[in-house]
Amino acid sequence: MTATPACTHEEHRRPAETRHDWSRDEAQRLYDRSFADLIFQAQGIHRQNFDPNHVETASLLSIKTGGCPEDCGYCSQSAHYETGVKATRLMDRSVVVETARRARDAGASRFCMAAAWRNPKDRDLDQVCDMVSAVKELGMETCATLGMLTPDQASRLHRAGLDFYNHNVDTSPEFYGRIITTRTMQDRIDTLAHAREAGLKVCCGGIVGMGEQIEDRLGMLMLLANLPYHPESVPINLWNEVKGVPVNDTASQPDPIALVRMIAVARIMMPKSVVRLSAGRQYMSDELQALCFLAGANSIFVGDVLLTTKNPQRDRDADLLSRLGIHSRLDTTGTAGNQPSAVAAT
Ligand code: SAM
Ligand code: DTB
Ligand code: SF4
Repeated sequence: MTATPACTHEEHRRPAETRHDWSRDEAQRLYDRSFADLIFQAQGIHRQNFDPNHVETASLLSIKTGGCPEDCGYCSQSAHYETGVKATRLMDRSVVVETARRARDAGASRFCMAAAWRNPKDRDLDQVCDMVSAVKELGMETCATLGMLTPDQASRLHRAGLDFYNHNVDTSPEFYGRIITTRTMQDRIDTLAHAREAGLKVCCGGIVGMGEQIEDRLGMLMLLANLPYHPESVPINLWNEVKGVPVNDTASQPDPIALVRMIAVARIMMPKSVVRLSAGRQYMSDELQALCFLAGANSIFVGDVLLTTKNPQRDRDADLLSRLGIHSRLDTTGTAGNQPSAVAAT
């Protein structure tokens, strides 16, 4: 790859500020810029903060699947809906560690352990803490997503070696009540604060394609960007279709250009956050993913499955990144290591 010449455009030379006072009008004005101007601005900010030719690779494992008491209307793991996903017990530590090792050897730098809980019970948390410590010893970044946390639970996870806590706001405050009724947006914001206060880095984003308006997508980005600290990671999930859940009645695939615009606005509003193109890449063309990277996305999940739904094959990802001249840990590794998981009926 040839070196990128320094940009002389004024917009690209100003240092990116981290602001926390975004207004709805400003977000909308950004979103409505011409596509070329929006992408140029986002790419400039991206280059001030990140290597534009690098993408982070994370891997996911469902350590406790299904039977969840929450009613998130998009989710295959909620006990409220018939989705065909079987509930399991918490996985053994040895299986988790072996799966993490294989994911690392196949090119993942971060390992995220996900459990279908409203919140962890203290005895379950002890076991998760053991898993976190063992995965950390493999030299991977650790992430967990276990539902709501108390301040004490967040501190215990931090002491065990957890780097990131994933807890999504999922959508705008206005649309939220149409999707989830068993926990409030404030519950989620409280858990994010507990994670932050315990010293954990925060991974927080949401879903597009559930039938929300563009204003809701921007409302979600505003909520994230106006938190006291921006989440270090912002996962943007495209709704992965699951049979039997209420979101089927409202879902509509977003216009690809609208998705790229949203990624660009996320990059501009949260200049130092890693923006992850998360669930739903299986529906995206190579060209759409390339545009998302150009707009500022710089992380993906790798591995054939996410939690209960599919993800692109490792070789397809490696090929795409190579054709784009983007380097990642996939460059240096073999093909071993996709984790076993229950894949939901679609
Ligand atoms: N149970 C925990 C919780 O909700 O906090 C952690 C796991 S949960 C599966 C993590 C996130 O995955 C959700 O907040 C949602 O944003 C995303 N997600 C779940 N099902 C999805 C789907 N079918 N398509 C896209 N994203 C999904
Ligand atoms: C996030 O924002 N996306 C991941 C992770 N955090 C835990 C989960 C995606 C789940 C997709 C649906 C499934 O596979 O069940
Ligand atoms: Fe449970 Fe998490 Fe699924 Fe909601 S998103 S139903 S909390 S597993």
